[in-house]
This record gives sequence, structure tokens and C-alpha cells, in this order.
Amino acid sequence: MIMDYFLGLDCSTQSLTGTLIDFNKKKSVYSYSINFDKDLPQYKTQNGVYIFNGDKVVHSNPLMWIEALELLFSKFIQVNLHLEYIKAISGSGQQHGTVYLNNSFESILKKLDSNKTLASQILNVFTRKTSPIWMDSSTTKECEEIRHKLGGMESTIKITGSNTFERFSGPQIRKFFKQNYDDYLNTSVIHLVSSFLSSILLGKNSPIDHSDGAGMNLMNIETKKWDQKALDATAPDLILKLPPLTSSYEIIGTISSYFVEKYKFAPDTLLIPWSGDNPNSLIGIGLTTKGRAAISLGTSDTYFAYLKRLNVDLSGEGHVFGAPTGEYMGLVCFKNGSLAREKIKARFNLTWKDFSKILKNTPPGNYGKIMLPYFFPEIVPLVLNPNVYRFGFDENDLEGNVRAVIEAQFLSMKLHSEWVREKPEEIYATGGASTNLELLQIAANIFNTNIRQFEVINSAALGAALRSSKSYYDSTKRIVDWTELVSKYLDIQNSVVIKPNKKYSALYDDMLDVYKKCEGFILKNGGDPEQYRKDFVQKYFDL
Ligand code: XUL
Repeated sequence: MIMDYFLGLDCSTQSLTGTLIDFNKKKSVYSYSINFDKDLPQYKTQNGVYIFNGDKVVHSNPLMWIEALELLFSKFIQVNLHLEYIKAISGSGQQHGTVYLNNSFESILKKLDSNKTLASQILNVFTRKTSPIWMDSSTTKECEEIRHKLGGMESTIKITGSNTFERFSGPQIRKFFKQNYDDYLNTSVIHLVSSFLSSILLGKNSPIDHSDGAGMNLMNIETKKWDQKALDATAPDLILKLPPLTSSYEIIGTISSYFVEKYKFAPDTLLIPWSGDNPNSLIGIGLTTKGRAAISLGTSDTYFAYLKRLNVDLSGEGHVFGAPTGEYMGLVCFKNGSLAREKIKARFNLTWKDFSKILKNTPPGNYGKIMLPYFFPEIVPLVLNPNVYRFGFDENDLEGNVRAVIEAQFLSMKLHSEWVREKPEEIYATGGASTNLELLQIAANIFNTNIRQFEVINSAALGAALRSSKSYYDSTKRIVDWTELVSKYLDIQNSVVIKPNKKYSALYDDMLDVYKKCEGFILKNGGDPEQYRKDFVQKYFDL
């Protein structure tokens, strides 16, 4: 029997997952996650990260990711997976994070000894021991400087696909150059999380793919080349430190002999560049045509959609990244995702079951209790100093808080994703919290759109595996269409559709207006929303 296995890896904020698919059987054969806090306690991370300086500086440890990779492969061996059947591998990394390496990186990768661990051999290649990741919000100054040099917000967006954002790689690189000049000079290559791990498998520097490259404020979103003006605005001689860019579906080589000798991968296993977690999820959840959007409810919550054509958000909140198919995707990222939900759950000592029960038993509109849930610095809307604002209730109101955090998250998501012009016919839900049907019902009512819930899978790891299969078959001239490919894994038949309750559509439209006024009041010195909120309460609750 012919075995065509493909492997997708996903290095996310809190874990590293591997998903192995069998192309002929059209199913996932095995999936396993290494949890950073639990499985690698020596790194002392909390939820996979280190938080310094209040909440602003958030880093992770690239050496920990490497150890996790070896742990995962050892697990594969332990459960007797036949890694020699794997035809191609790709991966997914949390976006924007950067890894800083000296000039010994490539030479060490080329002569790795399979009798030793990876971590022990690459211990001294880092010019920055820890890596700033997407949760970092410490580069406001650098964002302003780069934006200014690029001619202001609109032109920054038109050049790079996004306004400058604190977590984006360019501002982070600029901060490193300003604060650690000597270390910057000693850095010969700067990788993204994705291209760093891709390099480890490849045994030399891997290119950065267009999809993840778009999250740096350094790539020209139209030409998909490094933008000299953006590089100059960021740090000197940056072009010399960046790997080349490539299409997400290019074959970049075969697996390094280290993995062949140690884990018995086939020497001709093809490698496809790693990409960002959101671009991979776009594929993993099947958004390869217009008319679909997805919400991913994980550490961060994201709203994203496939874009046939480039369509930027000139208001400066959304991003356009590359789609691994070669087109584009629009994305809005909310940092206060599961961590904010967990804050409320912990505050009242609830289980998720209790949480759902409260959502079920409380009325849409929450008697006009509105929360602005900035438990942590927020990306959209931009909030650098976290604070939770409550209108019409206080922090001790158990039911009010549970419902308010969820309604706030989806109201905010609806409000800030309006620039992705195409109204989706259906929204696909993914990520850990998408198992919660009560929560999805609120999302369906607020968006007034069907929400389709799939069995929870790691859509980023699956997306990476599917991408590697597509590139492999393209190279063998066997035609595989993207949509056909992903639909085989989507299991539409067994998915659950949550329909909006039309009864609440007017209520949520009105609540969105009040929510917008609350946001404007707190963040933009807008007028006091209290009277509007009271009118809302009177109209729907008659209290
Ligand atoms: C997207 C973003 C996050 C990270 C981590 O712009 O910052 O979604 O990719 O998941």
C-alpha cells in the first residue's frame, strides 16, 4: 500500500503541535501537543511566555521551541509512527515574533551531530536570548518613528498592508537596534518564529514566506519584496540581515540529515516554508474562496477572511497578510481573547460548564451592562494601559460579568471587522473556546450570521500539513485543487450550524451603537454614553 503522509507543525504561544495526515485516507493519523509550561518546566514560562515591565514586554524562548520540537519527534517515535512515509513537511508559527542569530547559526546547522541534542548545539547562536512575541506592546515610540518616516499612517498601510503595530517585527527590530546596538551589529540574520523553525529542519537559513512576511511592516504588500523605504525607516543595513522572501507554496529543499539519522525521516522529505498561524489556519479551516470568514478563539481572538484582491484597512486597525494560496487575507487581532475569558472565570471560581450555564440563562443585551474588556493591553482598539471599564454594573456582579465579557468581545469584533467589506455568508469557528455553543450563539446573534462549528482541531497544524501536500502534488504534476483539497478534511457533514436568532438582531444593532459610544468615550474623549445606554435599557428591558 502506498503511504503518503504529510506533517504540519504549529509552534504557537503555549504549545508545539504536530499533525500527521494520510493523504490517501483523507484523514489525520496522529496529533500531539507539547505544552511549554508543563512539558518544559525548566524554562519557567507562564502560558508560554515571560512578561516583563508591567504587561508591556512579552518574550518567549527560542531554545524552548527547539527542545519542544525534539520532544515531539521523540513522542512520534515512541508511538511507532512511520516518519519515513512523510513526503513533505510545513509548519506554522505565532506571527510577528523575531529570533536574532549570529554568524555561526548556519554553519552549526550544517554540521549538526545527531548523537547530541539540537538545543545543546545551538545554545550559543542567539544574539538575543529571548524573542519578543506578538503579545509585546513596548514599541510605541518605534512605531511612531517608522510611521513618520514612511509618510504617515495611510502611506504605511499602503506600503506594508498594515499600520505600524507594537508587536510587528519591524518596530521590534528597531527597538533592538536602538537599545542593544552592539548586539544588533553582531546579528547576522533575523528570522520570524516560522522561518527560524523552518531553518532548523532545513539545516540552513530558510526564506520567509510572503504570508508571514506581511506581518513585519517591512514587506511591500503589492510587490511582495522587501521595501527599501521601510527597511531604511527601521534599522541600518537591515537588508543584509533578512532572509529572502518566497511564495508560501515553494519547495525550499529537503530535510536536514540530523533528522534523517535521529528520527528516520526519509532523506528526500520535502520542506515547504513555514508560515504564520493565521495564514495556516486560513487553509486548515478551508477559507480558500470568497464569502467565508473565520473567528479563531484562542490565546488571541482573530477574525479573518480570504481576500481575492488587496483591500487594506485605512482606519489602521486591520491587517492584510498574504494567503498561502498566493492571494491575500484580511485579519483583525484582539489580544484579550481566552486570557480575558479566563480572568472572569477565575475571578468567580467557575468551571467552563458554570460559565456556559450563565450565558444560557442571561438575556441578550445583558440588561444594558456593557464592559470594555481590556484585561491586558489591547491591539484592537489600541489600548496600551490595560483597564476594565464597566457601564451599568460592577466587578462583583457574577452573571453580569460573564455575559458582558463575551458580548463585548463579539461586539468589538463586529465593529472592528467592518472594513473587510464582504459580508460573509457563514462564519467558521475554530480555536479552543469554539467548543462552547452558548458562546457561539452569542456570536451568531451579534453578527446575525450562521456560525459553523467544526470538531476542534488544530487548524494551523492541519493547514500546514495540507499546504505541504499541495506543494508535493504540484511537484509531481498531479493536479490538486485547493478547495477540493481542504474540503476533504473539513467534515462539513458533521459540523454544527448555529443560526442567529433573528429576534435579537435589532437589539444587537442598537447595542453595537451603545458599545461604540462607550469605546469612544473611554478611548477617544467622546461624549458620555450613559443616556444612550439608559435608552437602550428602557427599550429592551423596561426596568
Ligand atoms: C496576529 C497575531 C496573533 C499571533 C498569535 O496578527 O498577532 O494572532 O499570530 O496567534
